Amino acid sequence: MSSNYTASDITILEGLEPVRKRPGMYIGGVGKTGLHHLIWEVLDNAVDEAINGHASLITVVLEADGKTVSVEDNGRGIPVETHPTDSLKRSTLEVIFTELHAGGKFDQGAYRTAGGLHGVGASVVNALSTSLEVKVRRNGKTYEQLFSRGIPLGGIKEIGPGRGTGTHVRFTPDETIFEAVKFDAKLIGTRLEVKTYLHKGLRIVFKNETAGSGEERVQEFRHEGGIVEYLDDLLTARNRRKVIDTVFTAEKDDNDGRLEISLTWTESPDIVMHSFVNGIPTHDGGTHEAGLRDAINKAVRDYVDVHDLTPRGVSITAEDIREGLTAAVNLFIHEPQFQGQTKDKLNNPAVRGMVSSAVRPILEQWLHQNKTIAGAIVTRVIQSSRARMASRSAAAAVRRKSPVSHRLNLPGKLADCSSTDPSESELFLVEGDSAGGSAKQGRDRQTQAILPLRGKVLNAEQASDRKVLANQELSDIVKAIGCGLGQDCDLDKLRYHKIILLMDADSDGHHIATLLLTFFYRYLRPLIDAGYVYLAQPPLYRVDIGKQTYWAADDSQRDQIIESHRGKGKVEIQRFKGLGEMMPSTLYKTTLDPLHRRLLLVEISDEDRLLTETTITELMGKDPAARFHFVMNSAHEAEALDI
Ligand code: 28G
Repeated sequence: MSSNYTASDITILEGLEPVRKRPGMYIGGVGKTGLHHLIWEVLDNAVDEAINGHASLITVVLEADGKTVSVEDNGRGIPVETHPTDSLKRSTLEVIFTELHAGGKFDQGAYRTAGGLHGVGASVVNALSTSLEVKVRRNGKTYEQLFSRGIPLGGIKEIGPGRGTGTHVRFTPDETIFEAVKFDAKLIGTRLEVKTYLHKGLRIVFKNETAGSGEERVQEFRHEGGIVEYLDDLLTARNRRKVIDTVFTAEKDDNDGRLEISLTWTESPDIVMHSFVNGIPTHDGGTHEAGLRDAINKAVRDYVDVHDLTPRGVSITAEDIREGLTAAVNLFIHEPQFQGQTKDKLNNPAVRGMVSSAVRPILEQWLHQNKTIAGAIVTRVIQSSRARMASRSAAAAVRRKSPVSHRLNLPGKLADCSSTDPSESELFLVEGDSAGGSAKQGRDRQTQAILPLRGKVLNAEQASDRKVLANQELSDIVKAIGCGLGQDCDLDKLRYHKIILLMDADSDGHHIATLLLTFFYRYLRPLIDAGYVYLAQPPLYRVDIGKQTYWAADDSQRDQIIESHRGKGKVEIQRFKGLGEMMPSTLYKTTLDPLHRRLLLVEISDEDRLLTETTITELMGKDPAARFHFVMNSAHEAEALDI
């Protein structure tokens, strides 16, 4: 690899004020996601140094304060020499950390994680940190430079001898910029582990100094098996059984790029494809996924045709071939183009053909050489085809029963709102009949609909699709919402643009909310992605102080209220045992009234999308305590919309 890059190749230079003025433009927000982007930026630079062959070990430390992170690599070390074209004669390091660069020209053959929100660089992290220190080992020496909010606190200094080479960046994000500076060790750990699946041989050590007793303080990630191991671990985490006891894998590495794919079929009907471009997850797929689908479709069809395996009366569709498919795609290309609002869809048109023509011949050959495996796959495909034909009539019946805006077919328990405009209509899913009754009385009839849910909500994670659809509570929800479910989910037919889970503020309430969220996640995912699902926050306490009344959602809020009104009169506290015992007017004032309530938007952050497949399965499986945790997390990660 030639290292003919010079610092003069950095193309556009400007100061860091815009970053501090509009941080969201550079890191996608100032909430949890944006905060963690700071780590991903620094990490990606270290990973770039590794994937281009200069570093083999990355160490990430989350310090005990939960706010300070350091990343270290054993690469070449950022150049400390004077920047060749800088009129101020500063070091290349200082230019990299203080100038906003739109992009560099890179070594021939190098991959950059650029695209979307990524790769905007070290200077952005620096601008948004109250303190950032860089240490570089190079030329047998150790150098150091310190910054605060992007401004150098002196020049670069030689601080002693240095063994080997490498870069060390340590930073503390600015609390005046971010909503809360508290890093999430689990999120960081998962991200780091995924990186090591995608870059075979890369070793990442994670030291979590915030770990409590019983948690691991040091984790080392390394997955020599790459994407094949990723797929296997994904299947295990999702508790899926393969219909063939192997994973197909294909690799290619040439001037166009590097491609690794792995795939298999499971007994489960869902299709799972996880794809990555230059080490970055592409949640919305794109041309690389399309290319893989083409290859699989053509290869399997070719095998079926050549061996004349289609039974009489069966016609096989591309969907039948894909049912149960679980696949991972890991692609490195030089100029990835990303599309979509969150920039997680690959848009390079040439990639489709490139992936398809790389995978198809190898897959065909593999099928022809492994007759037993191929036979099992074909059996699986024919089974899907038959199931599809058999279920078409059943599915149509379900669809007829869950009509779209056909008021006559709405569930009997639904107290609908009078508005027919979805954008102003809200549906409250309320636990229990008595709470449902209070809500019906207290609501604004024009815009607020109430659907009381009785008894147990089925755990959608553990039940078969058929059972889920047969469940009374869940099917009532589908009917009320009106948009259909699964593949048929059509947001244009949605009857409410806010679907609000209203549960008691206790552990049972959390449990039910979790089960409902699981159902939404599995069957009505577009609603979550579009930001239509919310959690209401009913108060747990009424606190009367003198003549004033306050509401508290939890113990700490209660204590805060008492503390800040000390000496203002007699304090009386009432704890609500459940929503049902709240007066309808109180319920309206505190929880339903758009002017005073606080809603939590349920969202899956970019980082969490990666986790979610495994986490949901893990959390929803057996342990109720873990479920509780999930709800708290969701609520915590959501941004309050209506304040
Ligand atoms: C530890 C936390 C994050 C890095 C290097 C090494 C070089 C470098 C970094 O050069 C200009 C821009 C991108 C290549 C390159 C050293 C050539 C010769 C480097 C890091 C040229 C800056 N000697 N290691 N930057 N680059 N690690 N880790 O940031 O294309 S950044």
